[in-house]
Amino acid sequence: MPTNTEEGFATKAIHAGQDPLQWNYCPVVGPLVMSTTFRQDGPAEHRGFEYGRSGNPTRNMLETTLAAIENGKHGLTFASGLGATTALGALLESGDHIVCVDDIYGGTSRYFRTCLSKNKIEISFADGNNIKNFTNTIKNNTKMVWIESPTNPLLKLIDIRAIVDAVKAVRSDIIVVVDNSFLTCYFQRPLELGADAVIYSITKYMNGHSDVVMGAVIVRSDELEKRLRYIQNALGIVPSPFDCSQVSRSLKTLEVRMKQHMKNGLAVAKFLEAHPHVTRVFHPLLPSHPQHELSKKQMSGHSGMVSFYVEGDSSKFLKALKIFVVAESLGGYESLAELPSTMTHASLTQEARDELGINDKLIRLSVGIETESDLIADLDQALKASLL
Ligand code: P1T
Repeated sequence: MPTNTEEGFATKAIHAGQDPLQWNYCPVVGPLVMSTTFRQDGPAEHRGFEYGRSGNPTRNMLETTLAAIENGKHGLTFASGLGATTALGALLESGDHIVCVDDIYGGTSRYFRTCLSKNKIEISFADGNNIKNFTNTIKNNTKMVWIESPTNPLLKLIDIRAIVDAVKAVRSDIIVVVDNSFLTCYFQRPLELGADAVIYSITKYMNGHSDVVMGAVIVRSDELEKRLRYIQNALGIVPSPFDCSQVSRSLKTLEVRMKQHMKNGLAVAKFLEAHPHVTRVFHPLLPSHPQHELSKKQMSGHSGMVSFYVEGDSSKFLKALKIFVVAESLGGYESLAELPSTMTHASLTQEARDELGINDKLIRLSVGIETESDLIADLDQALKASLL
């Protein structure tokens, strides 16, 4: 179904790529096509699909929806968020250089430092809020710039438009990638801010049900799509049709889920900020956030992500939680809590963690869509327990 960019977000999330008329039997929910291979009319005479790694109808539907809701042109899905990162990394060649904001998901940082660097690809990490220093790290061999905003776990914001403009002023062929996993295209659309590629850990809010591991990249350029499509097939990091079907279902409720995550997340952030045993709260929609003004400019809202420094014992706090589940990951309907220093960001060096402020007092919450008052009561009792 052609994408109509004028349509509202929820209309596109529910209908783009899902036209029942594309199938002979007109199913309203697109089919889950498990077949790994497709009959050909003659040698190399196929009807759009030949082999499950190179293309699958259920995957195609999802990729079309993803491109539509991002206001992009092409969507590509991968076996995980890091699979999508690997695909973007495969655009680089030995001798190339990538500049990355310094506060990013630990697994992405590990991939850059320990895997990409083996291929003689140079990595520099720079503070994305010091645009001058950031662009000063660009060299003749810089081919890619990597931004995460808000950052994981400290929810720092990066001015995407300002970085894009500054980077493109140095060299227009540098590919600017934005990891939008924390907000989704419901709250932020980096392609509209000038980025070349948006990457997702679909595992998070986009799927939102904590039952699929998947990644995606959305681009506007036909040339970039062609290169990534080749990599998707050649590296073989594709998601299963079953997972694609699950995510197509999930995207239909993305708007309502994100609205509820925002409501609960903000209520939790305000509760924590007023709490005597919380030292500091990070949430972009709180006026106390150092980049609150930027949040109003480049985001239309915020998800359920809240980080804070607890005054008491963080381990006692986490163990006392009854509704929040202590677990890695984020973005599901259920509330999660974790200690980045020993969990999601344990792969960073101690020095990097110290520099960023990821210490044993920093808690990260993924506020789910349970009843708001229950979540606040749970946090309240766990904060009391942290002082015992
Ligand atoms: O887990 P995977 O689907 O491979 O996605 C990796 C990834 C990429 N980008 C961001 C911003 C992420 O947060 C992640 C994964 N993050 C966690 C598992 C976590 O708990 O932070």
